[in-house]
Amino acid sequence: YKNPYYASGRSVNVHLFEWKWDDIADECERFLGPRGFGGIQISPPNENLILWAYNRPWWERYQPMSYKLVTRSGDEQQLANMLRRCNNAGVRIYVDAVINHMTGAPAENVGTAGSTAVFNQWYYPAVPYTQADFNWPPCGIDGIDYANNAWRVRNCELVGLKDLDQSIEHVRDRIVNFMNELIDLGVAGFRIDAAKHMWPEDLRIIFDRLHNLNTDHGFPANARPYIYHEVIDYGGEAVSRDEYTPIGAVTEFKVGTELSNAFRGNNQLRWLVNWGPAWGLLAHGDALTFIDNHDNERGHGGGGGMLTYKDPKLYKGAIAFLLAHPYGEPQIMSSFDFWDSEVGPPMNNQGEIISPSINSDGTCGNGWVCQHRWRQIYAMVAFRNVAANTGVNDWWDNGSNQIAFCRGGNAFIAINNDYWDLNQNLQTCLPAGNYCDVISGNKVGNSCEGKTVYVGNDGRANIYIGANEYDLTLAIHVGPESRL
Ligand code: LAG
Ligand code: CA
Repeated sequence: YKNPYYASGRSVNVHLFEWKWDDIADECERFLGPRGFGGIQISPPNENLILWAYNRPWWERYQPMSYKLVTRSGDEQQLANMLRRCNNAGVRIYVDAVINHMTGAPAENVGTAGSTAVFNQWYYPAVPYTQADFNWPPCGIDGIDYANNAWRVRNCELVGLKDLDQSIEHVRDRIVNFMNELIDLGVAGFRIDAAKHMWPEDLRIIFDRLHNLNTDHGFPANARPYIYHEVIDYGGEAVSRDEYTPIGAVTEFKVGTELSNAFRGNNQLRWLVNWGPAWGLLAHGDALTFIDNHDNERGHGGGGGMLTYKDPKLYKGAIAFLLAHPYGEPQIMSSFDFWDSEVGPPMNNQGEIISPSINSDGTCGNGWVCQHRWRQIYAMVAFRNVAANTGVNDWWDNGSNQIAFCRGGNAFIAINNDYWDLNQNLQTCLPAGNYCDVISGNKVGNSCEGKTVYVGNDGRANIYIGANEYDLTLAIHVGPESRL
């Protein structure tokens, strides 16, 4: 369950949070495919409770009403069409699977496919689930349980959401059926929402019943879905991330905290010389890595202190390091702009999501941030693809917050997070020639919009990053986006 089955030469998973399926299909063809992105995490595709009482918050999608494939993002046909178009463009789709629970018992009672529930009977006829399918009697998870009671973390209700009992055959059957339907439609895998709140042994039984990936969508024979478990583990809890690595990859939240901390200046970048498991992180093949996710970018899920699009300079620097370094399977966030932690995506009066517009410079409008369209970020996706499976070599640092390293002989990056200029003659490991720095501008024709770097016959070049420049980073590589 640990192979994302990216098409060859691709990498990086982008979370297109709350995007509509038709817009995702367009984005695969016009941007993500051509730019070498590996995959997309989509918002939950199954029916959720409509919450007008909260003006349609983003989190209504974490309140399942049924497994019907109808949401504000689109219906089953639009989903199927998007899967076809994205796979054709070489971009894989991973589904955010909410299988721990069903919607709680708020005032409203209609789902995005029109289904209803009888909350006081734990009855969800559109699945169907009855009271016998839930952990019983119901209990609530208390803050203190996280430290010392794995049983309650898994068998009690997370923020009042009705807790399914995955040891029951009927529940397993409904979940397997839901996931297999998606696999048959062409998805490449799943984010397992709230994995900490389910027993690994139950999850294993569910995953072992999943179909192989659909060969009609370009997957090899006998390919198992990629599964990454959402487990927030900063240490000291009754449930550990290590319980999930035997059944998939795991979200490594420490990556976001450590890199945010370092780029905020609370830890020197030179210590990143041994970035990876030596920092207490998961083994390389087990780690889904990221700076921020949809919860902690807005202070949900116990998160805070993560760099987000609201701190663009440091955020871009941290993402550049994340993507330049070979450790882990990286994911980037693509947000809508928010001023309030509960507000949902841009929508009209009917509650329909408004599509992102595309500005002439390639950035998004209509309230969408689209970090994946920021040059400093998409350029690093290309960098990572060119770096391929090379390691880190020729590490340099100034004993403080200026660092540089090569990826084999394919790519070179330098970062300056000190308050003074970086101005050094450094080994780039690249063939002699001229290169465009892909951070300060694009290559246009035979010249660079941003900095040009002149690599000599000895592989060395003068590297300059002024302390007050727009970005912290300089990156060059042998790919066509950089080499002149
Ligand atoms: C997750 N991972 O384990 C998601 O990443 C996270 O976004 C989900 O919480 C959570 N687990 C459940 O899938 C989000 C919001 C919560 C919200 C919940 C359900 O962060 O704030 O809870 O989705 O919509 C909301 C209210 C609660 C209320 C609950 C039940 O905020 O006050 O008790 O709904 O009605
Ligand atoms: Ca549970």
